[in-house]
Amino acid sequence: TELHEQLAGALERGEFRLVFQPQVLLADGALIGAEALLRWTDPMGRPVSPTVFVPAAERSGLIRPLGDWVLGQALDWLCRTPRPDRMRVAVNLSARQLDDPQLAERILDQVQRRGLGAERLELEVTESMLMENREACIDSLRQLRAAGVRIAVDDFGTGYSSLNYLRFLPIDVLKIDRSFVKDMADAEDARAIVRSIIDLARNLGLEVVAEGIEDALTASLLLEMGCPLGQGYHFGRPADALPAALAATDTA
Ligand code: G
Ligand code: G
Ligand code: MN
Ligand code: NA
Repeated sequence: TELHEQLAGALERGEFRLVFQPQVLLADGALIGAEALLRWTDPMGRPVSPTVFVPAAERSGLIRPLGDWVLGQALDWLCRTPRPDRMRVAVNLSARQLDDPQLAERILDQVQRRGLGAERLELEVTESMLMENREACIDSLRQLRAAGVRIAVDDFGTGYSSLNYLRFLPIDVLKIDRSFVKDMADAEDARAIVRSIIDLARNLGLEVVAEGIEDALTASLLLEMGCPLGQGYHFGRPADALPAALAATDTA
């Protein structure tokens, strides 16, 4: 059977689940939140990557109910953490979700229904989504940001966009792509790019988060360069529950 046929009933059959990857303060490792990442196990029991099934879900239209489900699950997870008023959750959006003129309304409704502050939610979009969608999506993002939701540019540095868009788009956070972070400890050119992104964020008044941190050396280099926040296997892999040591902290 085709992928989109298998996907059709997957939500009803309970084949999706979310895993959560910790985001920490690099200075002391304190937990500040997590990124929610979607997982699908197909009817044969095989895990399928979101890079494969998300585009299929976009083509079939499943992305709308699936995106709503992901958001609801992520917010429910946040409510179950010891301090939902101090933690935040980051959720990835796909391009097709941004086409929906009711997106902002539906997202804010889910946040408010749970009594959460909008600033507890961060939405991740990619540079290419921001460039390709322009007018259609920016309105939704503007509404969401005006209500207090944080907007992050995922995989920053890997797109083909001009930097000019950073001045005009409603964004709060740059997430440094892990391809640069991975090579930082060994490669001066990767370090130079990371340093430039951190400076760019600071000069534009944006927050910056490094992803793909796999060792302590990389974490300390980032901290020295002025990047306060990070995410990566060094702190925790995406998992059903946060690492106990992290979940116990109460500082963010
Ligand atoms: O977790 P993993 O490395 O397998 O994720 C691969 C890609 O899938 C990443 O680019 C990630 O942003 C994307 N992804 C993960 N979860 C979601 C989701 O809930 N919605 C969307 N649109 N993309 C997701
Ligand atoms: O594109 P996005 O940033 O949403 O992708 C997140 C993906 O990155 C997840 O699938 C997650 O499994 C993966 N990831 C998270 N931390 C690390 C890391 O430290 N190293 C590597 N190689 N992948 C990571
Ligand atoms: Mn992401
Ligand atoms: Na990324």
